[in-house]
Amino acid sequence: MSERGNDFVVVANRLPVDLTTAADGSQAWTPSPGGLVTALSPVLEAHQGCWVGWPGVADAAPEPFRTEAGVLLHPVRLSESDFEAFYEGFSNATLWPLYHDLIVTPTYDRDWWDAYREVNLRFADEVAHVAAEGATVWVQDYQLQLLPGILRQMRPDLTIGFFLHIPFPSPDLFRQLPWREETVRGILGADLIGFHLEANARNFLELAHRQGLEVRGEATTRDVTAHISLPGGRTVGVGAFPISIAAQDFGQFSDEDKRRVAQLRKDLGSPKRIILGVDRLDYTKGILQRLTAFEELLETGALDPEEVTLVQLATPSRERLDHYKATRSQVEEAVGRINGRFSRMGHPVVHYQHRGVPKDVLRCYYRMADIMLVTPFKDGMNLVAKEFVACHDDGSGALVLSEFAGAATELDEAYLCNPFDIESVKRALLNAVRALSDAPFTTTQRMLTMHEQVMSHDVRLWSQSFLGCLRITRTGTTSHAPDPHGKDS
Ligand code: ADQ
Repeated sequence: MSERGNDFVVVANRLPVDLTTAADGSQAWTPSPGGLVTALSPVLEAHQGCWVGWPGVADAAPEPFRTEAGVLLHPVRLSESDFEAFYEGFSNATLWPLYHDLIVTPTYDRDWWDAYREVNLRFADEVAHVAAEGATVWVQDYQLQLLPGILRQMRPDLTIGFFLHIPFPSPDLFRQLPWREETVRGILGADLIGFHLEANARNFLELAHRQGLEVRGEATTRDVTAHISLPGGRTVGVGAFPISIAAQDFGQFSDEDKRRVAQLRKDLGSPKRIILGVDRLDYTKGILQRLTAFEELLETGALDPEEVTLVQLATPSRERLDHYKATRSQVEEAVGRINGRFSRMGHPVVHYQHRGVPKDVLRCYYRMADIMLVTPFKDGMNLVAKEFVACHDDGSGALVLSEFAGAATELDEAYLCNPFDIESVKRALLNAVRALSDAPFTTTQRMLTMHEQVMSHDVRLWSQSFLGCLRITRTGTTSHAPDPHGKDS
């Protein structure tokens, strides 16, 4: 089949591949499956699907190639200067802090904006090249907000969906953006715009209203009951589609897995309670705040260093940006200080690892942990919270969760806290520790309720509901939107 004939195209900043180096020094591109891949695979495979994205290495790109399942991976090449201005600059030092409610101050740089526009245009050219007549294109995330608008002009035959994986801020914050009109126009090129939460969708609808557009209906979840009418007669649907995880892949523990979990616990010195944090090392995730809360509880004697251990796994992220460098130094200084104050030789009270962990090992950490600490200042959803819950089908464990994580909307049986208030984090952590010993029936019920929620609302439901709504949004026009269950041919 030709490279042009793809009926369903996913576009994301990253292509799901990694450049791997073998022992003999030879390099190869290998597929790297993640949650999004799992969710979209059935649809991609059933529809001669294509994934367009940057392979993750500047100035390098493989030739387009098919995965074993027949999905075409189509790379977009980015130069080192594109990477700096489009990715590190506009995407991660302008949009990321602005959309996370200004936890740090965004930088507004005109050259970065030019690069953002130029790279979005390049992505659009590639999509226009691979998409069949009347194809469905699903654009992912904040790096590609101009893409729907550009694509609509190039290829009016396409059905276009857009999903934002991070929060959408209130109009009062968004209006700081010097290129706000162009950005909104870009997003409005889509037929359907999806957010994690109804609150995010409401922010966008309010913004459209303030820009003088006609807004009808209210945002709901997994449905399109809100619409924006554009001059010229086109209508855009807006809704909330809370993302989730491939829950089945996390929750199944073989005897071998259980032995691994027991060994991990032993390796940590078999403490009575293990507290776990798992994050990209990002200032939005509130890692320092949780360490501070833990330190203060040790200081006052509310927690006993002989009984509790905190494990913090932090994947390196955006390491060349100043705010990320500063966050890493602060976290590592706190780990050193806490261990210096409260550890015995050979028994650190905080175990810290600054690298990624393979998924099969990560599952064992989740299962081993008694308490999961998820304390972001702002998070679109937070998959870590759902992954932890998926690993506790036996009702064991407790989740401490920030009210500012999107996941708190669904996981309201967690011990909720306000990460801006250290006392609130301390209270939630202590309540969770005490409840595990004093009220095991209650903690089990709470975990089982959340487990049921995650298992019955997995990432397949997310993609199916979005694509189902996209299909409805364009029904009666030119839509060939694929069956969200991946069943039609
Ligand atoms: P992220 O900000 O990256 O995602 P999150 O949703 O928590 O945040 O996803 C992180 C992923 O990385 C998880 O699948 C987790 O398992 C993995 N991970 C983290 N640390 C790891 C480690 N040390 N080793 C191995 N794996 C690790 C963005 C938004 C979120 C939104 C997602 C999906 O910021 O709010 O939930 O996209 O839409």
